[in-house]
Amino acid sequence: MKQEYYLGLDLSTQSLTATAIDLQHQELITHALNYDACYSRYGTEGGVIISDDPRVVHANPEMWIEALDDLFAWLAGKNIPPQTRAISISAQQHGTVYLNSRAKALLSEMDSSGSMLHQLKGIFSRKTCPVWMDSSTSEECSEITQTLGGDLKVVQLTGSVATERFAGPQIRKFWKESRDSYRRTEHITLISAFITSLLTGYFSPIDPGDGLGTNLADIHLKDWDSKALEAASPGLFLKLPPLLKKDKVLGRVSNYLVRRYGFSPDTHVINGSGDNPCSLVGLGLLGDPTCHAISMGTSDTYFGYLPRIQKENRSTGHIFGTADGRYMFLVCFKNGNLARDQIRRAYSLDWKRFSDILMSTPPGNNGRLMLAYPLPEITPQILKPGIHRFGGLSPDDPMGNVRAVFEGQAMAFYLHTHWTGERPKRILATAGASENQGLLKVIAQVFQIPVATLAVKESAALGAAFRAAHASLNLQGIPIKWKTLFRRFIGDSGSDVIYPDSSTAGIYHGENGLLQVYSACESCIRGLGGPPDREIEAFRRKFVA
Ligand code: XUL
Repeated sequence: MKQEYYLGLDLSTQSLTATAIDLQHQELITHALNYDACYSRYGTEGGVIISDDPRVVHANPEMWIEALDDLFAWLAGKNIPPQTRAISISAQQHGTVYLNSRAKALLSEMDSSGSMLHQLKGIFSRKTCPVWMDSSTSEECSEITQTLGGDLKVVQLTGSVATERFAGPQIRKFWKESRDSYRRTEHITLISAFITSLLTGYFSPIDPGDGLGTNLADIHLKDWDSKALEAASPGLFLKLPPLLKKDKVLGRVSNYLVRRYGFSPDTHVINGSGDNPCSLVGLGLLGDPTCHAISMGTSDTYFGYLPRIQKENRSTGHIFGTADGRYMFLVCFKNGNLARDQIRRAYSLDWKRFSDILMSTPPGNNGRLMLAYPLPEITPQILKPGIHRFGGLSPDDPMGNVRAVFEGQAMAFYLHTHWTGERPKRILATAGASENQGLLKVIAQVFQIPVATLAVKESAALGAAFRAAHASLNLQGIPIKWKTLFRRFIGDSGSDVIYPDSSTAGIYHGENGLLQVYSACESCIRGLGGPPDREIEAFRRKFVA
């Protein structure tokens, strides 16, 4: 029988990955291009350009266009395009792309005899795009918050307090600093919609998975909010694409893709979405609020499905839309792997040794803690980078530092996600670092629930492929259930499960436990409390022999 592929492409911070799934043969093909390695002329480190001010983090969209063409060339080498039925994009969230008045025509006129980049070089009104790691818009966040009537109002309307990396504050900064370029910008879009436009040859709408994470939309109506748009910049409504309410087949691939790579002209293009909403799908969590996910890639994100939203009062975390028209919550910890890797390298350890140390060191680390932020942190919000050690943790103690860096991160996961409703019964860990058993064990200890992983690691690209299959088959009158897709490729549950040792519960959750100590450390760093000496002493009296 002929192969029929559904293709998911994930444009993440560090790489572009393709995952092609064939539903009949349960076949799964994956290929990735790493930006630093393949496109060194763009001068990226970890896929981004960090300026002298560490709060300013951008990427060059030309690099993404080049990578996309190269990935299609690879797929063509495997004869995948002619057998592909539908494509969808997953992309790093929040980054904004700024296009000029020539973009629309140039996109639609692409000629298959030349490269995409060669033909699209002239479409940008801003050379580089601020990406999700950018935290340089605190001033604009305050202005937006003031205009909209305070943090609570902004959260209740847009699902998040005004957030540095989100499109609203970023666009406002661009308008304030570069009025002429702003005027010359005809179209502002998010990365997922921009890359989707490269597939169709026309401007793509923005999906609710990405679009609700902008501070520009009303999360209840799933539409742009006029007050929020005005609070960002004048005339913004005219520059934005429409916002979708759920997944949809947008149309078919461009002539460029048909002629250059051999796609069938009938290949469907489904709206692109953010990497986290795609991962939710790829992990099989769409529709299941009882299992949460921790994705440990460049950043760590903690997310889960939310069938409905409540009126909330919180300052951390976000609400995004989902492929099925419902919601998900997400909390982002920017320094995740950056901090772990910094400690790993400081002691010349490989990841295996790092994991072994986490497996063998005592929960609670004898009251020694670390809160590590090599870059300004999103959760908790800490704008000044720094590595903070507490409880006499010596920099000369590799084992203590390894335990401390991740035990601190795992406690931050726990404490900053209490607003999301009932605690989950299970956690699924995904992305690169989820292979590290030591990390999983510490999460199980801190949360006191089982932590599972899946054999497939590229959950965002896989989720995009699932979304492509689901929307395309439904349109063709062949409805397929999400559950059927998950079962075919990822099984019913996690492959490896790590269970918590209940005897360690009190060390974290008991009176004077480590979670209380961690909170005191965090308050101290944020200038909200004094040194946590009393809490550390109380912990040691109770838990350290
Ligand atoms: C989520 C976030 C990150 C990026 C990374 O809000 O900022 O997870 O999506 O790709």
